[in-house]
Amino acid sequence: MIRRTLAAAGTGLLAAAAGVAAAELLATATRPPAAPLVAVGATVVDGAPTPVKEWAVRTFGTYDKPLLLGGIALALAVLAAVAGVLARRRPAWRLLGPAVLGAVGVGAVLTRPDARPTDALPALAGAVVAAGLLRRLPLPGLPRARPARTAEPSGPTRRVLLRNATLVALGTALAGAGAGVLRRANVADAARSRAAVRLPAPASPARPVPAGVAPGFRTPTAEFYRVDTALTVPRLDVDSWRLRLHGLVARPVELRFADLVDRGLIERDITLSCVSNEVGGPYVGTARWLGTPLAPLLRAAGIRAGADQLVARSSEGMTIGTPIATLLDGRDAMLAVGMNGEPLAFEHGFPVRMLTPGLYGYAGACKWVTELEVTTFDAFDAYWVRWGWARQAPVRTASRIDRPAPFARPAAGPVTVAGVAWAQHRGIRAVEVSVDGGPWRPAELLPTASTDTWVQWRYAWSAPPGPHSLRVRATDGTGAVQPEQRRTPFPDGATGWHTISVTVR
Ligand SMILES: Nc1nc2c(c(=O)[nH]1)N[C@H]1C(S)=C(S)[C@@H](COP(=O)(O)O)O[C@H]1N2
Ligand SMILES: [Mo]
Repeated sequence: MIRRTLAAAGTGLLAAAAGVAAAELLATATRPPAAPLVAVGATVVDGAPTPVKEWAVRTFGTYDKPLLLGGIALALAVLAAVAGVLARRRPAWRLLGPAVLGAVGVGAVLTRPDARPTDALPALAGAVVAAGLLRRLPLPGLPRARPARTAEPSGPTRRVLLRNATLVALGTALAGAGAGVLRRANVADAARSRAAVRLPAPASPARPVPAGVAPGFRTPTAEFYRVDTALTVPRLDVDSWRLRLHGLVARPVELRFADLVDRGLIERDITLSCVSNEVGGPYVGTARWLGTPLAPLLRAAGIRAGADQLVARSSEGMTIGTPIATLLDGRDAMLAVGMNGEPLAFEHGFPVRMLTPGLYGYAGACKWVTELEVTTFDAFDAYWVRWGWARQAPVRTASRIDRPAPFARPAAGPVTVAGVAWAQHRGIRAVEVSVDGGPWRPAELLPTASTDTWVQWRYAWSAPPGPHSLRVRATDGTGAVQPEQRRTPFPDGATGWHTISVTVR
């Protein structure tokens, strides 16, 4: 009895695996965004409440995605096993199980922002494969799909059941491997077309990085933090990429990549930071960006009176709202096409992303952007605003101790305490360090590129033996001192002084 129940659960699992493999193979071969597993994951990501999202970013950083997909696969496996057991009792479940799970897949795929009606096909095909196997093929635990008039009274033998199960498992593995091969081919194609992009020299080059900056002033692209909701990195095709600028404008336009690049590019060192960054956290980096200035583009389109928000939309449906006044106030807001001397990395928004110095990423830095809509804050709430994050989000002044590391054990004597401080577009006027809660002492500021770029600082400490706490605070270009009060990132950025403990030997 128990053995048969287990066998039925296993058969349910097997049929589900076969269905998913078929769906993934079909989607990867025809239209990758129609793959149901990732679409279900994306739906979960979009539907998860803010505290869960915050916790996931905090806990897993960028590694939350494989975990989420694994969780969804596990949930699917459990449901499939249960459906298998139910199907043992009631043959209707041989149809109902695949129908229910298939419907979840179809629903997820069709409600994605970039969905087309035909995207339902892979999930449907998967459900048909699973139901077909359960209903047609004698498999362990549920040997006969329907009262068999001709079958031998004892039913199929163990050998036949096992052979069938093995064949299905083999077919599933093959389909899965095929999908993997196709996926890698798609990725390689995309990499080739990105490598073929040639970016012109900037009409307005970045100032040379001043002499005297320390290593790490610019963050290598491979080490640049990544925060987004995309479960698979969008790999857009630069030739078919279009940017639609519309809404409350006199002259809507549609631009190709070449149109954008032909407008003349600026190159700037700009620090980008994430609103989810905790005090002392890693979600901040500085890169040399190359892009088309946004303000002239908006002015050419003719912004209508009353418009106050620019909503950027990406290929996978992210929406990011930026105050138009900020974009027009003279800062180097741009549609970036290059990062650190190369076309954007896929992870960072290839072929085009927005960048607004002085605003957190979720409020000014849409990656994989395909649409800019001029509208009002009253008329539209962008993605994270719907989850309670602030509508307008200038970065808060922040400072971080990078050396020594927390809980380091430096030798007594001269110790260099060093780190970075940032208050993009206001700039950093001063950084101070306090040892063991004592008086604030000024740190030395290294040169920087502009007020949009972080500042490296260092402080020469004569460290006496024993346990010590080190804390840092910055003063921005307006003279405002970074507040001491500890606040979490939600809803408009963390505040508080970064403090670490060390033990001097
Ligand atoms: N399309 C898209 N753009 C996006 C996001 C996203 O989830 N999707 N996340 C934003 C957030 S919250 C941040 S902090 C920055 C991060 O940019 P990076 O990954 O290149 O560092 O991208 C912004 N742009
Ligand atoms: Mo962010």
